[in-house]
Amino acid sequence: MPVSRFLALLAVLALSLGSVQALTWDETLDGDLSGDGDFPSLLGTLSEGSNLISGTMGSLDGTGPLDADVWNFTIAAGYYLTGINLVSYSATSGSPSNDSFMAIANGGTINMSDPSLHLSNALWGYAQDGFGNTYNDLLALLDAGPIFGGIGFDGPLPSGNYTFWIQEGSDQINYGIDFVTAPVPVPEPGSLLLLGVAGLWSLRRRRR
Ligand SMILES: [Ca+2]
Ligand SMILES: [Ca+2]
Ligand SMILES: [Ca+2]
Repeated sequence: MPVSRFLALLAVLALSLGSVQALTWDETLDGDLSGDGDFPSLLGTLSEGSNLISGTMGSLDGTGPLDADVWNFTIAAGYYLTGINLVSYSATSGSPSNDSFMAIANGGTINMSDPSLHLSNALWGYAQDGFGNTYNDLLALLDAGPIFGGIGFDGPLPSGNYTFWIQEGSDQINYGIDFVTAPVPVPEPGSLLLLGVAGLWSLRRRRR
């Protein structure tokens, strides 16, 4: 492909990406996220940058049915997931007495009874990573896991389809979790241009 066409393609790609609205799910507006690992809420493809999921889970003072939240998302080709950041975490009444549970699996479902099938799982909340309640690096906790059996992974999550599950057994927790994606670095157009020039030069030399 000529360099000029490649650059034009990049420009079109940047324009179309720039017009995409950030993906969000707010349970107060969009409804309770699924509690069924076989039928997660389908969030679609994550936007570049921030994708904020917020809601409540668990149970009010240990009574009533437990509210698990399970959602499915896709990381587009050419992107990876660089962060799962806990931006808020508080109990509806009193202080959270326990850590919460989270798990992630490859594909469209997550097994809620066999954690060995998870990509990873971990506990999260106040005490887990020392960042307090302002910035909790959930991706690092999952990367360091799994702690209940599972496959494990290293580094940013590559493009693909994933299902995420959060659960709390003793408190009703208000949470905000930001899923952050970024483009996987590609060679810069400048270096491609240089390669192109070098290629032309060697072609001319061969023709002599
Ligand atoms: Ca919920
Ligand atoms: Ca739910
Ligand atoms: Ca790891």
